[in-house]
Amino acid sequence: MTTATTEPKPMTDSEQLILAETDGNVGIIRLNRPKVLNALNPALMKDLASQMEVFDADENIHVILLAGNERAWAAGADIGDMAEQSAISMYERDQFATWDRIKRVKKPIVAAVSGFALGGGCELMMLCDVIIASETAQIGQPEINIGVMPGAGGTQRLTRAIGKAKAMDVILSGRFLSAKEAEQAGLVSRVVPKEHFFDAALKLAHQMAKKSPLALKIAKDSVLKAHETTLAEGLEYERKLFYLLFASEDQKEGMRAFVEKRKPQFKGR
Ligand code: CO8
Repeated sequence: MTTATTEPKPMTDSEQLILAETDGNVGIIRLNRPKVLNALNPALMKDLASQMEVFDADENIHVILLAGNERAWAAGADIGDMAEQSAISMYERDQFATWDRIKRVKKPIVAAVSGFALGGGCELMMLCDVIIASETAQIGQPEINIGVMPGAGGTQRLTRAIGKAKAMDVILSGRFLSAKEAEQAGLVSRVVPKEHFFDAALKLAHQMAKKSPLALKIAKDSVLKAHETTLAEGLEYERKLFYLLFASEDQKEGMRAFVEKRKPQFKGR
């Protein structure tokens, strides 16, 4: 059963750039510019960040699911929108601010990826936490074909995800990885048949949503730290967060439920 929540803002051409709904404890957002393969323009990114923040603040939502459509997750930043920009206008409009807002979302984000995930689309995918890819997914950073380079984290997150040799191969040639190659390289979590990519991602989101909402957020925080610290600092950070969870009711409930052989009732506190 799905119910519409916050109405996404209409854009000038009356298209809804994203569609948002809830399904139990899962907040679902769909990118909605199918005619341009969900190209990411600043208005869409703004609506996306705002809706992510709405779900992040909603205590009934435990997990966020972000999806494109069957043909495209997102084929990149909107090239038409960028073509005539100057360095100064790009600087002034600071469109990465919306990306930073998405990076700050605490709840886990599951990506349901089918078709093209290119350029900024690949970078948006890498901002998500668990990536379920259809076998049809084509993933790449083809900015080199249009005279630029990745700018929303591609050179950094892709390299951390798949290593320097493969990242160089992808970024400097502009070639696309198949879903299978992306899975083998550690870029996506799972590959599923194309008919099931959305349902498989939703099923996983619901499985996750049954866990302690607090533990989900803190575990996400700890895993992401692995990209930012030395091993020793990361282990120290993890240990502190692990201790912190012992201040939660969910830790008591989860462990007592195990001992008492019953299902836990988590409250997110
Ligand atoms: N931007 C704008 N429009 C797009 C984009 C895009 N990234 N991708 C596709 N479209 C449009 C096409 O122009 C076309 O529109 P129309 O029907 O009006 O001609 C429509 O979507 C369908 O596309 P195609 O007809 O080209 O479909 P094909 O199946 O033949 O090809 C491809 C699909 C291979 C995906 C092809 O469209 C393509 O190469 N697209 C561009 C991919 C690309 O270069 N992406 C990187 C863009 S740059 C970027 O992402 C920088 C990110 C860093 C900054 C982030 C925020 C600032």
